[in-house]
Amino acid sequence: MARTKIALIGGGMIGGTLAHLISLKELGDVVIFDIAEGVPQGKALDIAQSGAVEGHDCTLRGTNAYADIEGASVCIVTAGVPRKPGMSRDDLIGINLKVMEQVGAGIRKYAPNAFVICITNPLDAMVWALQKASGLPRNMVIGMAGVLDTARFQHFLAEEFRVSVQDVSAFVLGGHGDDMVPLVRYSTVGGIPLPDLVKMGWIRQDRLDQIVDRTRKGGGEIVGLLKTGSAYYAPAASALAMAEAFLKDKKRVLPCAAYLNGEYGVKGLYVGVPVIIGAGGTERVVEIDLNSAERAMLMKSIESVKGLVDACIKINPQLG
Ligand code: A3D
Repeated sequence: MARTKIALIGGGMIGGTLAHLISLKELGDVVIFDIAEGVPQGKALDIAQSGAVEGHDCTLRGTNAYADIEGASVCIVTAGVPRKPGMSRDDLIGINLKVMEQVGAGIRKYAPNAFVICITNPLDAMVWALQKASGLPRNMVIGMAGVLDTARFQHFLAEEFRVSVQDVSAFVLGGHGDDMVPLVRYSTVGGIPLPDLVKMGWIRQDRLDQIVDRTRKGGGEIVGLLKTGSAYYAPAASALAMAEAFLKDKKRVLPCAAYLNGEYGVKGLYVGVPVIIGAGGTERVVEIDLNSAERAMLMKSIESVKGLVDACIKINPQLG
């Protein structure tokens, strides 16, 4: 039986972390593609040598040629530039749009049957551009953001309540920006919704509001601390959860940037919503009931995503 091949397009901080995690979990053989000469080769060799200590036999290869991704079941795209302090995700659009066009062409030629997970920012616009540029089916191209945003919310809640993060379930909707929508009503600790925990006196509403705000700005907090780039450990772990759901046909329900075709009243955009991921890629968009305040927040977030997509079309009208 052929071994599973996972292609990482971009071998920077997230790409390298992904390669390491994939080999530790023995999810498949890894090809790291990057335009930087030597970097993907060096990272692949370094991680391959860790196999002797960790006891895994994954094959890792670094390359500067798209032909080497041929036959990949999954492509995880981080190619492009990350944020520096003072930059918004949207400031990256000009550079990263061109990168998505190149990456899309490479995937179309060499891995047209892959499940493609985009991480490059500004996420909701870049995953849209990547799907257009690759021409792959919409259910096979998805964006990672919600799993990370949710993980941040879960972490802050677990810390606040001093409970295991395993017992915290959280829910974040919308685009991957500061106007994302953490859904308090659908977030629980031990199955108890957060508004009930406020009533029970476990947390004050203003403290919960602070945690929601910190979640929204979670990426910026790390950029401010690192100063040279953005988060990479949690983003890599989040994308891998999505890849694993596809490879193992787990039917996981995960918040992801998915193509909407009328769901939530949106057509033709990628927006963060809960989806089911299995062997068919994005198998179903889960449409939940929103109250008027939640719907208003989601609409605001969708407007920002639309603005970014319009900016992409202005740069490259052929994408429209
Ligand atoms: P970084 O360490 O700079 O890695 C990016 C890599 O892309 C570098 O090795 C570059 O050489 C490579 N690259 C640049 N242009 C090309 C190209 N045309 N083809 C192939 N490779 C190329 O960044 P990173 O790994 O920290 O972050 C990668 C991306 O993820 C950035 O756009 C971040 O903003 C984004 N990011 C998104 C999230 C989300 O939650 C959506 C979180 C964190 C980072």
